[in-house]
Amino acid sequence: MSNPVDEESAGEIKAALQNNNYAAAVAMFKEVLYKSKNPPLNIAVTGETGSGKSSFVNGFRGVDDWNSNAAPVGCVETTTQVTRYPHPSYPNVTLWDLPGIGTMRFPARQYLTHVGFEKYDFFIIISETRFRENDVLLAKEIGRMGKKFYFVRSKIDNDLQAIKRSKKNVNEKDILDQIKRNCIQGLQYAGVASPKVFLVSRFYLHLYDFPLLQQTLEQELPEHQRDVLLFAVQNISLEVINKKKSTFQDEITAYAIMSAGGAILPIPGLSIALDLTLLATVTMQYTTGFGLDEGSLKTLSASSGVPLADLKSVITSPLASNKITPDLISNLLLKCASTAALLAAEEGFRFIPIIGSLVAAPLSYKVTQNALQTFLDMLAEDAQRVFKKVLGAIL
Ligand SMILES: Nc1nc2c(ncn2[C@@H]2O[C@H](COP(=O)(O)OP(=O)(O)O)[C@@H](O)[C@H]2O)c(=O)[nH]1
Ligand SMILES: [Mg+2]
Repeated sequence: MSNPVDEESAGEIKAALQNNNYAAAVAMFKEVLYKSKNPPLNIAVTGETGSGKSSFVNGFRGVDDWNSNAAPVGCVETTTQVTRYPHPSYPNVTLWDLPGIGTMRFPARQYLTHVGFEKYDFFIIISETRFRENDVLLAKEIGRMGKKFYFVRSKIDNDLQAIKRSKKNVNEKDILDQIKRNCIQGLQYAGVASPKVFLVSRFYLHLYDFPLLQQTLEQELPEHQRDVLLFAVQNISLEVINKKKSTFQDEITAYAIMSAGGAILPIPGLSIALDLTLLATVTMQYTTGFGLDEGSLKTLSASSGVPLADLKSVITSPLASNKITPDLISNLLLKCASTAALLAAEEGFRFIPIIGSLVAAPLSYKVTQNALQTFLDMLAEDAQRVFKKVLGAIL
C-alpha cells in the first residue's frame, strides 16, 4: 500500500492534531483511507414489478424494508425512473433499482439506453417464477453490450413452503435442484448460452444460493473491485468473515510501516497522537467491515429477530459497538498484555494515556503491528460469535 495521504489532506490532519481536535483528525483520516481503497461499484437490479427487486436491493445492503433508507417494497411501479440506493456503510457501492422492462414497454435495447446501461458493473435479473421472454431479451441485449448478467430466482422460501404443505417427506435439496434445473433449461432453450441462476430468499440470505452469488460476483469482478464487494455484503457465512479478516490482515504491515516510519506526516511531537489516530481509524474499518458497529448490530437485530442485547452479550471486545477514539485505543494498548509489554520494553518511552499530553516518540513498528493484529483477532472472533448466535436463532 502506498502512502494514501496527499499533501493537502496531510496539512489538514496536521492542523486538526495541533488544535487537539482528534475527532476531526480521525474523520479526515478515515475519508482519505476510504477513498484510496474503495473504487465505485454499481449494481443494476432489474425484473418485472413484484418480482422482489426492491427487497433484494435492501437485503443486499443489509437494510430492513421499513428502514428510512430502504427501497419501498410491495409497491406497484408507477415511474420509469431508475432509483439509486447507496450502501449505508460503503457509499461507493450503489444498488440501482430499475423499473421492470414490462413497465416501460420498450424493446430491450431502448430500455438499456434509458436506464443508462454503461454505468453498471453488472446486472441482476430477478424473477419470482420461471424466467420469461422479457428477461431473455434483456439478458441477450446486456450480453451484446458487453456486460455481465446473473439470474436470481427470488422468493424461494415461498416455493419450499408451498411444496412442504402439499407433500410429505420432501427433500429440500432435491426441490431446489429441480427449480434451478428448470430455470436453466428454460433459459438455454430460449437461447441464453450458459445462464447463471441463483435461488435466493430475501429473508434468509445466508441460506440457498445468496452466498454462492456473492462468491461468483466476487470471482468475476476485476481485481480492484473484489474487496469492495466483499465488504458491502453482510456476514452471510464464516467464510466471508475469514475473507474479510485476511484482507485486513494483508494491510497490517503497510500500516505499521507507515506509522513507524513517520511516513504519513513527520510532525515532531505529534507522532504518537498521529499513530493513535491511525490505529483508531483502521480499527473503525474493522468494526464496520465486520458489521460490529452500533448501526449494523441494530440492523442485524431487526432483520434476524435476535434482540440487540443478545447479540451484544456474545461480544467480548470493547471495540465493538463503542465509539472508537484515540483515547480508547491508548487505554487498550496499555491494557492488552501483548502491546503493554512492548511499550514497557521501549526505552525512555513516556506513555501517558491521555493523548493531549503525550510527547515525542512515535509508536514503534512492532507496537503498531501488534496492536492491529490484536484488535483484528478480537473483532474477527466477535464477528464469528455474533454470526453463530444469529444462525443458532434462525435454524
Ligand atoms: N417470501 C418472500 N417474499 C418476498 C421475497 N422477496 C420479495 N418478497 C415480497 O414480494 C413482494 C414484492 O417485492 P418488491 O421487492 O416490492 O418487488 P419489486 O416490485 O420487484 O420491487 C413484497 O411483498 C415482498 O415482501 C422473498 O425472497 N421471499
Ligand atoms: Mg420495487
